[in-house]
Order: sequence, then C-alpha cells, then structure tokens
Amino acid sequence: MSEIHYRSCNLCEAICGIEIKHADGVVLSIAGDKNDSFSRGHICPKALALKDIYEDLNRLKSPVKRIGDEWREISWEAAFDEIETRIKDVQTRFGRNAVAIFQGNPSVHNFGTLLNSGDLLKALKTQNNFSATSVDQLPHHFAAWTMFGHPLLMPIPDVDRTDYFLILGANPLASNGSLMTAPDIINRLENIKKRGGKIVLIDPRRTETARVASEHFFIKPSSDVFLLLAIVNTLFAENLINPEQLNDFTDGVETLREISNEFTPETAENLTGISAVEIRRIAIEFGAAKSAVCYGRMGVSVQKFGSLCHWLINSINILTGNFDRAGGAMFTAPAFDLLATAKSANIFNRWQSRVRKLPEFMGELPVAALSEEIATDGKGQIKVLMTSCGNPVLSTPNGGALEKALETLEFMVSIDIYINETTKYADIILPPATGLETSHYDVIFNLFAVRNQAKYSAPLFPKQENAKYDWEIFQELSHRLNGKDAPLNLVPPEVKLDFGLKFGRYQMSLEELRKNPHGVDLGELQPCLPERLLTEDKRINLAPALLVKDLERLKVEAKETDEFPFALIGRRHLRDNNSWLHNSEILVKGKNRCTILVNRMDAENLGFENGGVVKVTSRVGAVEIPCEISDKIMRGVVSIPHGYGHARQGVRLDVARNHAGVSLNDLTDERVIDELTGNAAFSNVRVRLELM
Ligand SMILES: Nc1nc2c(c(=O)[nH]1)N[C@H]1C(S)=C(S)[C@@H](COP(=O)(O)OP(=O)(O)OC[C@H]3O[C@@H](n4cnc5c(=O)[nH]c(N)nc54)[C@H](O)[C@@H]3O)O[C@H]1N2
Ligand SMILES: Nc1nc2c(c(=O)[nH]1)N[C@H]1C(S)=C(S)[C@@H](COP(=O)(O)OP(=O)(O)OC[C@H]3O[C@@H](n4cnc5c(=O)[nH]c(N)nc54)[C@H](O)[C@@H]3O)O[C@H]1N2
Ligand code: SF4
Ligand SMILES: [Mo]
Repeated sequence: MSEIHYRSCNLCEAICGIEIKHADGVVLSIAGDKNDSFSRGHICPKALALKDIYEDLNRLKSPVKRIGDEWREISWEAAFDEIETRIKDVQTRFGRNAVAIFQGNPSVHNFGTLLNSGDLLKALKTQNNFSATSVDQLPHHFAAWTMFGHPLLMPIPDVDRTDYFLILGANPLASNGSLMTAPDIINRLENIKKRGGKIVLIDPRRTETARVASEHFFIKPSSDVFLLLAIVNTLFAENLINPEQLNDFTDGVETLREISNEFTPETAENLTGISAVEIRRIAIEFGAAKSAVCYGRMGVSVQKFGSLCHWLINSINILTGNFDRAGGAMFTAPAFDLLATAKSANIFNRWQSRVRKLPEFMGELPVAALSEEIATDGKGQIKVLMTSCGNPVLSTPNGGALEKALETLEFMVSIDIYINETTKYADIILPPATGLETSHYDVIFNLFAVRNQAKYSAPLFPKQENAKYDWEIFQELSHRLNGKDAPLNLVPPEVKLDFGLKFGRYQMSLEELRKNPHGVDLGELQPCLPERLLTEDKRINLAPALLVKDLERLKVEAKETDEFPFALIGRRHLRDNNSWLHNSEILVKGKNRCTILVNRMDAENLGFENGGVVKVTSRVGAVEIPCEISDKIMRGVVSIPHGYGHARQGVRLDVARNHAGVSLNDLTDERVIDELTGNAAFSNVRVRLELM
C-alpha cells in the first residue's frame, strides 16, 4: 500500500510544497502539492532529484578517513576523537585563527545547521570564518545594515501587487527567485502583466526571464551602478521624488540629490550601453507607476560595485514612495523571526584578513581571501579547515588556487554527503542524514518571502541506523571543542523552533504546524515602519557614509585591455543547483549545458562554430569548452555556468563524472572583488578566446 507524504522541497529558496507517494521506503512519485497555501502546486524538475539523493549509492553513510588515496570507514566516535585532538593541537600550537571554517549554501536550507552554527562558531572562536555569503549576497546585507540597521532586514519585492517590476541581474525563471521567496514565480510575473503592469529586465543576456518581461535591455556587465545613479538623477530632475509616509523618518534625500547630480543618463549611456532616452523613460515610468519596485539579485551583487548597486536599488524604492507599501519593497513578518531580539551593532571591519586586509562583516571574512590565508606563511596562517555544506573549489573565485592551498593544510574535515572536488582533500568526512530523512522549517527564507507563511515538514524516512543529522554533528563538535566534561545533551532544533513560534508575533506552535502539513498562510506583507527598523535612531539612512565614500571608486575607470577583450559572466540553468546536483541522472541527461555562449557576430569575427572547442583564458587560468553561438548574449560578453568541473581525480560522483564540464571558477579572479565588502565580483571577468 502506498502512502502520501507532504513536505517542502529544500533545494532552493522557493520552498515549494511537494506531494510524495511512497511505499516500503521507496519513493514512487514526487509532484507539486496543490494544497500548499504558498506554492499552489508548483514545482520544478529539481524536486525529483530528492529521490535520487536519497538513493544515491555515492552518498556517504558513515564517517570516512582518508589514508593516502584510500577512504576507510571509521566510527563516529573515532572520527570525533581525531577531529577534537587535531583541532585542539593546532589551536594550542598556532592559536585560534589557525582553524578556519567555510559554510556553504545548503546550510541555509536546513534549520538544524542554521540554528546550531552559531554555537559551533563560538566554540571555534576563529576570525577565519568564511561562507558562501561572500560569493553571493553580502552586498544586500551590507546595504540593509547601513540603511535599516540589520543585515537581515532586507526589503522584498511585493510581486503579487506591484504594477511595475524593474529587475536587474536576476533570472527568476531559472533560479525560481532569490531573496524573494516566491514559488510559482512564473505565474506571479505573468499576473503583473495581466493586471496591466509592466516588467522591465536589465541583463547582459536575454534570459529565460526575458520571455515574460515586457522589455529587456542588454547592459554592459558591471555597469549597473551608472544606470541606477542615472535613474536617481532623473527622478530628481523630473520631480518624481515622493517618499510620502517615509518622510518623517528618512534622512539623506538631499545628499542623494547632490550625489546623483553629475550622473546623468547621458553619462550612463556609453558606460552601460543603454541609451539616455531609454534610461530617462524607465525612470519616469517607474516614478509615475501606481506602484513600482526595483529589485536586483546575483548579477548586481557579484560585481565590483555590488554594494553601491543594492544601496541605490533600495534608494530608488524609497525616493519614489515605493517602500513599505503594497506593490513596493516591503519587510516580512515571519512566524519564527530571526530578528525578534536583534539590535543594531557595529559589525563591519572589526578585524581584517591577515594577508590582504579585507574587512570582516557580520563576523565573517570574504572567501576570496581563503586560499591566500592558507598558502601564505606567517603568524595566523590557516592550518586546519572545516567545511560544511560547501564545495568552495568549484564555487569560489580562483578555485584552482584554493585546490593547491588545500593540499598544504595540516588537517581538514568536511561535513558533507559526497566525496567531491573539495571534500576529497579532507582527512575526515562526516556525512549527515539529508533531504527526505530530515525535518524542515524555513527559518531563513520565510524572512525573505513575498507572503508571510509558516510550514513544518516531518522527515519522510527515518535516518539510517547510526546516522547523524547535521545538527547532531554540530552539537557534538561544539561540545567537544568547548571542552565540557558534562555529558552531551542533544537538543533537536524543533525545541528552538517551537519556542520561537510560541513567543513570536502569531503565537503559533510546532504542534499546530504539524497539523497543517500544507502550511499556514499568514497573509500579505504589511507596512511596518518605522517600528521594524533596527537603526539606533529608528530612522532610514538614505546616505550611509560608508557607501557615499565608496562612490569615489567609480572615478577609477576599469581598463579593458586588448589582452582580455571579453567580459565573462555566469549563468544558472533550471536543472542545475550550484555544484551539487549533477549526480542525479534525471537532472543531467540531455544536451550538454556546460558551454560558452558567444554572440553570433563575435563568433563570426573569431571564426567560431557551434560545438567547436574554445580556449578561454583569464588572469588566473584557462579552460577548454564547447562553443554555443547565440543572439541572446550581448556583444563582447560570454557566459559559462558555474558548478561544473567534476572530472578532477579522486571525486566520487559516478553520474556527474559523465557530465563533468569545466569549472567557471578556474577562470574567476579572487583579486577582483567589491572592494568595500570583499564580495567576489564574478560578473565581468576579463577573458580572451581562442579557437582550438
Ligand atoms: N562563478 C560563480 N560562482 C558562484 C556563483 C556564481 O553565480 N558564479 N554562485 C555562488 C552562489 S550564489 C553560491 S550560494 C555558491 C554555492 O556554493 P557552495 O556554498 O560551495 O555550495 P554548493 O556548490 O551548493 O555545494 C553544496 C555542498 O553541500 C553538500 N550538501 C548537500 N546537502 C547537504 C546536507 O544536507 N548536509 C551537508 N552537510 N552537506 C550537504 C553537497 O554535497 C555539496 O558539497 O556558489 C557561488 N559560486
Ligand atoms: N536552477 C537553479 N536555481 C537556483 C540556483 C541554481 O544554481 N540553479 N542557485 C540558487 C542560488 S544559491 C542563488 S544565490 C540564486 C540566484 O538567483 P538569481 O540571481 O535570480 O540567478 P542568476 O541566474 O544568477 O541571475 C543573475 C543574472 O544576472 C545577470 N548578470 C550577470 N552580470 C550582470 C551585470 O553586470 N548586470 C546585470 N544587470 N545583470 C548581470 C546574469 O546574466 C543572470 O541572468 O538562485 C538559486 N536558485
Ligand atoms: S523551485 Fe524546484 S528546487 Fe526550488 S523549492 Fe521548488 S521544487 Fe524545489
Ligand atoms: Mo547563492
């Protein structure tokens, strides 16, 4: 007899409700849950991979220890004993900072890791704390912290009610929405147009999302800051400034007027490739729309001026009165609120990375500094690395340099389910129970969702005998590193969750959520300012000093040398998920997706043909990759997806090996960053192309 299980898919930020038919421990089918109050039956092909992950023969089920090129299964006790001894030894000899940690993307899709990571960091007491944040959304956090008082207080586009959606550097039709949890995004976007609204997309590639956009404009990679400044300039010039209800608690409008004075649409035209006439029209339509929201994501975050971009995006919403009101950018009111007890604090530049002096933010250092911190001798050098839920060899800039550095570590431990491009360097891998074996509540993405909602999913299958959850591993490691003699008292994340729900604004409980496996809808986003602000003075700062000062960097023109005439950008495909779902046959089958997109005219000039192998060279490395000629990419720009490169020796991913591709991050440059925050600048990596 088959049974039905309802849960949320935890693979991306959309948290779609899924319906799983299963019998005798085997998944029979996975479909969208039509009764999920939020996702309304929507899923994407990746959800099917949950079955593959569960059944994957390459997935580790027991701790393993590397002895030369061999992996030997060891007991949890032996693994923890060795990790404890080795870490404490290095800390004694070289100090706390000699032990570093990197936490990757799936950490935020697992409330067990998320609610326990703080304790592990406290136990490690290291300033060498790295995560995927600094190859992703650090500039969003920086803008939120400087303007609204807390890095997690990020405004979300109210897509369900807006009349004008201006999107920069996001491709929700492939990514399913990011820092905008909006399952079934395609229908939410289509509905904007159905109500007579407009979607305008700015992207160097005519992406999947361009298909639903009313207008698409190519933009030269990394030039968005000039477009945004020109929009602000036009809003002032055309008297479209009207912060309305925000006036009472917003500072800095005049500073923005002065700043934007010199950045006219005419100056932006050459720099961006978008005509002054169009820039002016976009600004005027935005300012005049009944409601409008400007939203930018990865494409404007991972660039040299990422923080400036996110500051200006927020500013455009505020200046036009499209903030904290329906159809604009709004704050959420989640049932479990990570901000419930949050306070404003100085969380920037309290320490710097040792070698390049990159600034700390939120207790973290930029991961662009990781390889040099391992490879450069001296006091404070990293000797031990712990990774959890991450594959930085494939996901951080100049992965090749990191690989070399990992080989020199004294000790490395990875909490991960696979032996992949990064974890193959570990001495010990601790594999947690994952996916369908875990419970799920989204403590992060409900904070960034376009509707308030709450949903808890119980595990579908019990974890295997002797297996441990991520949170159990975290608690054991914290306990041992804290050196406590008392026995370890494991506390499931459900305890914190229940507490947070009960004392939260809706006074819910875990029990109530268990009774509602399709989720509980808590309504549309509501105006909440100034109460929700976390700045000390409860005011919005439209002109934070750190960002205003950073404008000085714009004066230094980027040189496009003849040596590297092309701008390289990344891309995501609906059936990829960063570096780690290529071991699912169902997701990788079909046409090779790891190609370089080259504009048709550029290809003609260079004599490239479809499918021909192209050598791509940057300052840091070279790869050879098949060419895909396209009209959908701007001239002078080429694109390669990230997350591939599985042919490396020693990787145990049998399916992925047959779809290996090359790693984009063998070309990206750890020295090219948003200098204000240290976030990696993956957009506009300079490269040259040669026919092989
Ligand atoms: N050039 C370029 N580089 C990029 C990007 C880009 O656009 N361009 N995107 C960046 C972005 S936005 C991100 S978020 C990063 C992502 O990069 P990373 O943060 O490094 O994460 P993934 O590549 O998703 O790798 C996830 C790892 O977690 C493991 N894992 C999966 N489930 C679990 C689990 O339940 N528990 C544990 N412990 N481990 C698990 C997988 O086996 C895998 O090793 O990549 C970044 N890198
Ligand atoms: N299918 C799938 N879904 C995913 C992921 C995945 O790997 N696969 N990853 C998840 C993660 S970790 C994240 S962070 C999100 C990311 O979510 P999104 O940001 O929506 O996804 P991207 O595809 O990276 O979109 C970035 C867009 O910016 C464009 N771009 C590049 N450079 C520039 C520039 O200089 N200016 C402008 N205006 N645009 C530029 C790119 O062409 C691309 O279309 O997706 C999440 N969802
Ligand atoms: S969009 Fe796909 S991967 Fe993301 S949560 Fe929904 S089903 Fe899962
Ligand atoms: Mo990400």
